[in-house]
Amino acid sequence: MIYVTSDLHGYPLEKFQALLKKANFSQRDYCFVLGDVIDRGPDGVKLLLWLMMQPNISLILGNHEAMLLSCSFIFDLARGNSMDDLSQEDTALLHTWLRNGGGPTLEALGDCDQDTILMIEDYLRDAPLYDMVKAGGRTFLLVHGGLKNFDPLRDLDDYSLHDLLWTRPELSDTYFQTITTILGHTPTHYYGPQYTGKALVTPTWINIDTGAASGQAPMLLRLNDLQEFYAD
Ligand SMILES: [Mn+2]
Repeated sequence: MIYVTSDLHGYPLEKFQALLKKANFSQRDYCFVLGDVIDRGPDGVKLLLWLMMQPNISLILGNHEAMLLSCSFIFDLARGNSMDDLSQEDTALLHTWLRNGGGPTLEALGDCDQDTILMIEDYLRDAPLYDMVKAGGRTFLLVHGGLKNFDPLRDLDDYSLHDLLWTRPELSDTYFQTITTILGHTPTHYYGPQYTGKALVTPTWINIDTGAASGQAPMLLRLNDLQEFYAD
């Protein structure tokens, strides 16, 4: 079985493991995390370190991981390169990340040794911007935010990182007709209080960001039968 989840945003690792257990997730299954593991909540780095050890869990990049990667001076320091004051550009990138909830992640990285920080960098640099999987006779496109300026004839590789990771689809937006797009990034309560904490299913895309960044819990969606699993 193939499961997806998204936007853990530092959700407590033990609670996430309990959710996997509740969904009967086992070594024979596979899970895709659609980005934004880090930032806002306290457990982002802890989650990343656990996820990267799991042979049957893959990460797709979120805009928060992309913001961390854009602060490349963090990894240069971990490589032992001494550096002078941050450039204006680096300072702006750091401020953008911190303004978006990067503080707890930066603090947790400060407690990691250099090798661990470089392992995190490798893991994030290997994470794709999207993936396609088949399950239960359907094809799914997995992407963090959406498909800005969607055109069915446009090659997926022609979308920019910003198009894929920062997009907030309108409820009326439609994507591929024969591929179901699974995305996160925009907490479902953004579309109305009736969606709070629940998956938002539209004819062509499903949003599974149930708002862990703002006190809700993440969910798991099993792609084979579209069964939804929620934390207790
Ligand atoms: Mn996001």
